[in-house]
Amino acid sequence: MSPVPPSESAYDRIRLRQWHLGHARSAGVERRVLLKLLAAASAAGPLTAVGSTTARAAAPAARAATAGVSTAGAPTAAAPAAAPGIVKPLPTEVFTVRGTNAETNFAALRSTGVLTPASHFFVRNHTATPRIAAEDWTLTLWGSGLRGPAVEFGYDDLRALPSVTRTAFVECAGNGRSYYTTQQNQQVSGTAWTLGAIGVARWRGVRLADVLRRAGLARGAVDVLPRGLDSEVVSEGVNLGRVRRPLPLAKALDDVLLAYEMNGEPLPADHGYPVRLIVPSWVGISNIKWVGDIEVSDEPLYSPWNTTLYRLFGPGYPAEGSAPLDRQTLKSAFELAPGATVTAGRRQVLTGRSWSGGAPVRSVEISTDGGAHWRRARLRDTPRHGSWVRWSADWVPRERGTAVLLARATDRTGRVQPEVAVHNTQGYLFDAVVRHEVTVA
Ligand SMILES: Nc1nc2c(c(=O)[nH]1)N[C@H]1C(S)=C(S)[C@@H](COP(=O)(O)O)O[C@H]1N2
Ligand SMILES: [Mo]
Repeated sequence: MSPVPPSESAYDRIRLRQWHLGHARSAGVERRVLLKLLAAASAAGPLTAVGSTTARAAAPAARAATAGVSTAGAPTAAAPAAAPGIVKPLPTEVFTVRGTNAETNFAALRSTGVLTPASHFFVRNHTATPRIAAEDWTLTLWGSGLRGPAVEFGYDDLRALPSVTRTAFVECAGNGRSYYTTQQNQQVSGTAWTLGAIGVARWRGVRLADVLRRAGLARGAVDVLPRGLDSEVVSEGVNLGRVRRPLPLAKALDDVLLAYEMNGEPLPADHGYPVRLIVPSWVGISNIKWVGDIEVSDEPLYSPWNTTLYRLFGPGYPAEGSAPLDRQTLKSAFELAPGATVTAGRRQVLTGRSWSGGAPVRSVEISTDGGAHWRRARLRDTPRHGSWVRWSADWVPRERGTAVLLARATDRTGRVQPEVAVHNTQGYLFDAVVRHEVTVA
């Protein structure tokens, strides 16, 4: 890894300036459309029925619509325990279906190790999982950032290159979004995740840097734009094209993988088979699934996913939004169902996990009385970059009634989860301590 980790904020100023000067291309979306989207995103509408477990089954289509994703094929009445377009089984103990997506129930992680089995790994699909055969698949690298013409790699070509294995989380930038509403009474748009839009896996694949160099990276290359083979995304009547998000070359050359294995098995269909990007510590959208081509450009690139989406908009931010999001933030979750019932006078072992894309977690404190008293949890893993630590703490609940559990992590830079997350209209990067209510009976 480079001594100074690559980030979007410094680079984005250059990218934007070049765009206004006409030196950057908007990668398939007209500038006029981007500007319109930009205006729309700044005024993003409210999200209805956020986070409520009872409302969850009633309004998936409405939520998908406000989430700005295509609702084609989404159920209009009560949702079955399946998401349209997800291939793997979604048992209700393990997943909560949200539109085209499936959130992992944190309680179901209690029986899993550091690595999240594919059977428990959340799915975030803008449209639907495409079925792609490895034999038919190719990856094309092309663009002004290559010295020569387009270069193609087949599945076997990639598998024949030197491989690396890396443990990394994939976490949606909107993970925890529903708490802006339920805890802070603020309106946000997007899928109403609680804290289960994250999983950690051991990914094996080829370094993107190796593939870029083999393809003939030019000196002037600045951005790479991986694009998925899933369907085009239609949002509020605008066709945004296929899912794609520019990645600064510095990150692409740093620690990014073109992954073909997850936890020692070929990638499951829902998680990007045959090949996906793994962009450690960065927002989930960076990890393009079912990647089919990568544009390599000597001028900065834009797509809806780094302009109107995945920037912070709101009173605290400039009109064009913050720099594109890069690292995920600090969070903690109990491996316990919301509203679970525990027995008074009996010892409980509370367990949970904390993680951050910024720096490894240093310590975790928990409170069982809504924040009046705090104590240290026992860390059960060595904290590492780009993964989570499991922790536990004993608790003997005494008083019957509602108890509010809190978990608060501190990372190695001294950053502590705040009481309140700074609002943004699309509800990204929620980092505040989450109130987890349980009933003591
Ligand atoms: N091609 C493609 N890649 C994609 C997406 C998608 O819809 N299509 N969703 C992105 C988002 S928003 C997230 S959070 C992660 C989710 O990865 P997972 O479904 O494997 O958990 O994939 C990203 N990559
Ligand atoms: Mo995401």
